[in-house]
Amino acid sequence: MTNKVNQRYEDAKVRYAAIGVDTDKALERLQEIKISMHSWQGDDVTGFLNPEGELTGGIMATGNYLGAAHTPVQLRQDLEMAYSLIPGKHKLNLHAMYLDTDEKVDLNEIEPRHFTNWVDWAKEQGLGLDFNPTFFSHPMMKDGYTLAHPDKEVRDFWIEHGKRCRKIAEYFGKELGQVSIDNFWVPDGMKDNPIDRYSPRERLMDSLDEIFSEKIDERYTQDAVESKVFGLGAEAYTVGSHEFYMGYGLTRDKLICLDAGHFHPTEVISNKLTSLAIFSKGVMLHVSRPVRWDSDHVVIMDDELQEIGKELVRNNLLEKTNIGLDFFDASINRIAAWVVGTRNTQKALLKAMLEPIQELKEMELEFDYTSRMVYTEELKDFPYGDVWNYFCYKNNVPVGMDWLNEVQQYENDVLSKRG
Ligand code: RNT
Ligand code: ZN
Repeated sequence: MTNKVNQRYEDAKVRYAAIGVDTDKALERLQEIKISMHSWQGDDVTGFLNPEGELTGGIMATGNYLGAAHTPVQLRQDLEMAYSLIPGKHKLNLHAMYLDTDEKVDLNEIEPRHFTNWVDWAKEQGLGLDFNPTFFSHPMMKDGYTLAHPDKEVRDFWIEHGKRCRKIAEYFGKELGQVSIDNFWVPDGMKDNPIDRYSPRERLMDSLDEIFSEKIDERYTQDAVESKVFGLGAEAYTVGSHEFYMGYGLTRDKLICLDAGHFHPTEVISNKLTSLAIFSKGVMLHVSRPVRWDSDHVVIMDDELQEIGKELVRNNLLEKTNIGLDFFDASINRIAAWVVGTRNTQKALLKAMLEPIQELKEMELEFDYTSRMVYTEELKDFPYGDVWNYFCYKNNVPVGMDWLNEVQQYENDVLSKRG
């Protein structure tokens, strides 16, 4: 087995070398890339703020596969299992509602000390931590609004939450020695056609400005803002639209978060990356898979995922990009979901790194679109899977579909025993 993986890699290396691609170099680059795996695939976005936690608006997870995590300890155990099947060292993306404490605290009261267990664990596991304020599934989300609510008392609750989240992200960054991206997604919107689209946007802008009024060292945390075209119960109008956050992010020097599911069904985020790269300081990605709507299906190796990989690699955008995942499928084994989505995201980057990019760019500059087409089509049949398998093998994680056995074993031993 081992020998075969090596042998196949050597063969692949020769084939790629013939078109000017250095596979060793590609693997070195891939080794450096951290994917921010999201905590919320492990428990269907419920969190630990209230024990009966359920989604009460804004987003929805469907399915009831056995074994969802109900406690921070269970979630960390599941995460460890998933990370053990993914090559490389990565990050975990936490939401505020994943606090780990016996104290009864609300979202406007949380502090770094409610997350110390996560930090200790991240240190032990060699992981970075990203963060997200939780602006949903909470009684203070009133009339479909949080930061854009007409009532100041409601806005103030959420502003306080946002401020506290930045302090927690700062604490993560300091403790772990790597930046913690703090991503703001705000579901505010209306089910039916609004009369006034302007005022809620003004209020959202003012609330965000207040949250961001304290300057925090960007070595520790950077803020990102995430747009959306529509949401459940907000079909007609979302306050934080793409144009809103393009304007906001560019004028406030924030990272702009692009979620692959937050646009019209034929609109793709891959085609937005270079425009943003020219004007913005950086991007956060929520790699996801919309099936007809923002359904947050597990990321598979589809055209758009490969296109995202190519755009990032061909245009040298990896440095400016924070790659996070955002899906939550409750109808399959949740650990398998994490592993498939994360490994696919890495694989898409690898595939892109195995292109003779310089040569392809030259063909294009010389208007030799014939060669461009022949090369890109023939490349599809190159043995990138052999390069990927070698990468897994070198990183001591299962090669090919061997990891499925481990997930099934874990399902039998651990997940099936959970209530
Ligand atoms: C919702 C956004 C947001 C959430 C997470 C849980 O449409 O995509 O990113 O999925 O914050
Ligand atoms: Zn998202």
